[in-house]
Amino acid sequence: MKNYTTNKIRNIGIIGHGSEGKTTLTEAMLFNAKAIDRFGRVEDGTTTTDYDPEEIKRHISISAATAPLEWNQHKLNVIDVPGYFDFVGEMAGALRVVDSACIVVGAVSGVIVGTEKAWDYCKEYGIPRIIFINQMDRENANFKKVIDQLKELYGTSIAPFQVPIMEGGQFTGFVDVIAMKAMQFKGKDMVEISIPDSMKDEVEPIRTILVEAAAETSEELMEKYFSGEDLTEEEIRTAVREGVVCGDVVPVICGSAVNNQGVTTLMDTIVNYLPAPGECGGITGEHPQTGEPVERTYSSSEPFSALVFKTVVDPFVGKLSIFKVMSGELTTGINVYNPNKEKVEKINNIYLLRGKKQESVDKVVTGDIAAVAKLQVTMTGDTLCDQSGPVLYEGIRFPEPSISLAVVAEKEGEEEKVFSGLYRLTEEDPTFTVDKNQETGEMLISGVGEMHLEIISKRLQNKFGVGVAFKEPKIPYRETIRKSIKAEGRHKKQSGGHGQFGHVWIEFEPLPDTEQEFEFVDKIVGGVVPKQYIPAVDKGLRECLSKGVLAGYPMVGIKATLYDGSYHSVDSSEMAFKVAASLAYRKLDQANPVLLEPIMRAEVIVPDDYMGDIIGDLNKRRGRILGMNPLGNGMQEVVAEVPQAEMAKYATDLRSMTQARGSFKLTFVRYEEVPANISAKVVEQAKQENAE
Ligand SMILES: Nc1nc2c(ncn2[C@@H]2O[C@H](COP(=O)(O)OP(=O)(O)OP(=O)(O)O)[C@@H](O)[C@H]2O)c(=O)[nH]1
Ligand SMILES: [Mg+2]
Repeated sequence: MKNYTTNKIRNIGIIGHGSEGKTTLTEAMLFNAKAIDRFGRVEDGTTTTDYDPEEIKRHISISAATAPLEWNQHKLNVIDVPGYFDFVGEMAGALRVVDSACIVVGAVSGVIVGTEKAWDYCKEYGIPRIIFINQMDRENANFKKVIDQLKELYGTSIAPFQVPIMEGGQFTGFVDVIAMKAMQFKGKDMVEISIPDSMKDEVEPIRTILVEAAAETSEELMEKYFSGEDLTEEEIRTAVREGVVCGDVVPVICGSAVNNQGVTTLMDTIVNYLPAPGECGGITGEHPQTGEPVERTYSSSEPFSALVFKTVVDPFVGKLSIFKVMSGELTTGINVYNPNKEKVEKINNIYLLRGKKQESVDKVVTGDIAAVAKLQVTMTGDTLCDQSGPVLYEGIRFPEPSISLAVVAEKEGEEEKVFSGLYRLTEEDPTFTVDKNQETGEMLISGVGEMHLEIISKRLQNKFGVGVAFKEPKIPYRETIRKSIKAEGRHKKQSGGHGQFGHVWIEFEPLPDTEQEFEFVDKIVGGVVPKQYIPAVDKGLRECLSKGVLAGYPMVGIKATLYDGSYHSVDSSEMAFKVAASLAYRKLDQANPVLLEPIMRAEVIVPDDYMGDIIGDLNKRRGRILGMNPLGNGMQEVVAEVPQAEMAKYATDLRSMTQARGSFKLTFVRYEEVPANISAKVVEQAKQENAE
């Protein structure tokens, strides 16, 4: 592909609810641009951007994929973004670099959660957008219903550019409201026809809205409009384009991606109405050393800088870092600086990625998107820049993981391979983390949802040939005592050979605060336990603490006072007194030991309508509601304290309770005693596990 100047580039993200047709639309655009010869189908697993085995198997997109194409002397860097909520991280990455977005809405399903999330993300990132109402070929397709829903939610910014022509319920064409001409589909082409009389009443009011929106953009046009003069098509286009570029006007067009109808019009609209890189202003970073702000204006004469927004590991080429050039140009064979890692990276091969296909290029201009192979330290979210003009850009705000599962290697002895494989997968997916829980020794993986983690396990199998099984992570319970006892520990072994003798009396008491783990007090008088053995008693007890007497969980909040004992001048040793201490420790089962569970502060954000359900559900989880805070925009925050044990699958439950409109955050607050009935079950289960 030839190099285009920055003003001829359009970086656009195809976003929206799952299964609305984003991948099919991308495929249609690639086909129309002759970037591919065959129009692939999601059902057959033959599309360009759904190339991962798991995507092909499940007929959904899992990771964002770039699809560069040429159209009308412009270069469109299309990024096909997954709609399924578990992969929202992919949207965060893509929207960090695109200059515009196309939100795909189903003509049957209308505006649903994924549409709203896509719109909100665009608002948050200040990204101009266009809406493509897809699936117009389906029965019950209802363009008007969708427009009304959009207007209700987003008001006057919604500007239909077309009105579909429906004949006998069939989608046969559309009226272009700006050009005031009707187009009819003829196979893969379109022919102009006159606007059906029956549609005049429908088209007029929509055109008026557009003309008024155009008139409002300037005094001059306003005057012309109110003097009763018609605005020219060019005046309307220019004015409306201004509104689109600053995000005040959101064009709506329609079509059928699967039938490749209306897609060329979408491509024209992207070229004519959506901004080139830098058209909505420059980008600000900071000087990596001084922290001073550094402005860049997407100019090729500025020092090179780029932001890496995605990393993929290709089986043949290896690691590919996908980036957007924010200033200057990048060519092969040079060194660049990574201010995040404070390292220099060598730029070897640069590629354009169209799905899994790579096309070598030797230069990438300002505003363009490409991939570089085999960078050593660079990760997603990092900046690359010219060492002589350093700049550091803000990274990518990925969603926090909201669900964790424990993983065990299917085959014994493969733990290391599993851990390193999972770790490699975090390179490609910043919303996925893997770590070892120091206390429970479990390998924990965390992600955005259950499907996310399931797919990670499949990828581990596909890429590294090792299998894992999932378990719910162990709850880090604690144990403490509620009663003071005096306990004796007597260790005596004097049957031939070197004898062992240690004898202690220890008073165990509950400490007022379980935050404090353990306190040892030496109250020995008269040397009944020689000084040199007392630290051994303390050490012996501390070693025992990690395994509680009730269920084997760590013990906290215990004061141990060594107040008596005896020794043998020959057979006593540090080891003997450590053992004696552990024998006394075992008597703690008489000190009314109880189980403590971690209590979490839950901040749950949901639309007003779901408040009651959420509160009811938290109460069922032994939660205590602390408060409710209105957040505006019809959103409420419910704050509660809930036992961690009740929140294992909350991410999944909250998603189904709120149709994925809710989000939550959990933070540890304190330990509290577990109710007796629940404690009995936990103790029983621990006994079974210890028996295994
Ligand atoms: N009838 C009809 N079906 C369509 C159209 N566009 C896509 N589909 C079908 O809808 C299903 C989902 O299409 P995809 O392109 O995978 O949708 P997507 O938005 O990429 O889905 P995710 O990647 O999972 O978010 C597939 O079976 C497509 O064949 C359309 O215009 N009309
Ligand atoms: Mg898709």
